Amino acid sequence: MRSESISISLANDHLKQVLVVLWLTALLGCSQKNESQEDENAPGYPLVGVILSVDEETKTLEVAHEDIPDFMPAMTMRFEVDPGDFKNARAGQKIRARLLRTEEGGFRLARIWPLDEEAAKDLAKFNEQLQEQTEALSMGYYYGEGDDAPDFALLDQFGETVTSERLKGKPFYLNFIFTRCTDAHMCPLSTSKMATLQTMVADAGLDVSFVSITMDPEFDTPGVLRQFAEAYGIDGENFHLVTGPKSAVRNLIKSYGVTAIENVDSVMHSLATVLIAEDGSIVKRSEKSAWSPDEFFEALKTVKSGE
Ligand SMILES: [Cu+2]
Repeated sequence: MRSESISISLANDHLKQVLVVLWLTALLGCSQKNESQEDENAPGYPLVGVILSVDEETKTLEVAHEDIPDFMPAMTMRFEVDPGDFKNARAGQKIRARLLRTEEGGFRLARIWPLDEEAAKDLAKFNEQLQEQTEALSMGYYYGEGDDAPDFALLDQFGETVTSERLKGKPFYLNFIFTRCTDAHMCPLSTSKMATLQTMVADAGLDVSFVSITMDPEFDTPGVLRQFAEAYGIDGENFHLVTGPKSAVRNLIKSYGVTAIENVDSVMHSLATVLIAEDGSIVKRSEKSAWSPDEFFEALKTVKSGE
C-alpha cells in the first residue's frame, strides 16, 4: 500500500483543528445512512413508475407513474427521454427518474435509474464489504501495485450489475472518469485512450475487460454512460462504464487514492489508471494524465492474458 504524502504540521493547535475536521467528517459519514442516490437538488420532480411500452417511432416511453406530491396525481403518460435511456428502456421495468417540462410543453424524464430490489440487495451486500475494506485502510493509504484490488458491485451502462467477482478470471483495466468533465486532457482523453486500448487488445485477440468508474454518480446514470460510451466508439461487450450508490463510488475513489472534490455540475479530480491481473491483484498503476495505451498494453504481457 502507498501513503499519500500528507504533511501535517505538528504544532498542537493545528493538529487539534485537523482532528476536529476528521471528527466532523466521521459524523457526516454517519448521517448518510439510507442513501438512495437521489439527488434532491436535481432539476424537476421525483418520479417512480413502471414503463408500459417503448415506442420506436416517436422514441418515447409510456410510463405509469405514482403520485407526485404537490405536482401530479398517479397516471399514465408518454415521456421523451435521452437516446441512452431510450436504448436501455424495456416494458415492465420499474424506474425512478426526474420529471421535467420540455420547451414545447411536453414532458421528459431524465436521471433514470432502474428500480430492482434484488439487484439493490446484491449491490448493498458487496458494498458493505467495500465499506469495511475502505474503513480498514489507514489514513492516507490507498491500494497500489502488488495489492489486491478492492471488491465492488455497481451498475454498468446497460443497467446490469457488474461485480469485481464476475470480472475475476481475466485481467481488466480500470480508471475513473465522469461524462461532464470539460478538461480535454483529463476524462475525455483518458476515455479515448481506453477505447484505443480496447481496440489494441481486440486486435491482439486477448480476452480482457475494461471498467471506467464515474466520479459523478448522481448525473452519470446508466443511460448517460451508454450515450457517452457510444460517442467514443466503445464496444460494450467487454467495457463497463459503471455507476451506483454514492457511498460505493466514494469508497472506490478513496481506495484508489484518487482526489475527487464535487462542485456544482463538476468534479475537481486527479486520475488513476490500473491494470488488474486475473487473480485480482493490481499489477500496474499510473496517476498521470499522460499514461499511454502502449505502456498499459505492454504491461498485459507480464500477466496471464486469459487467451
Ligand atoms: Cu475529468
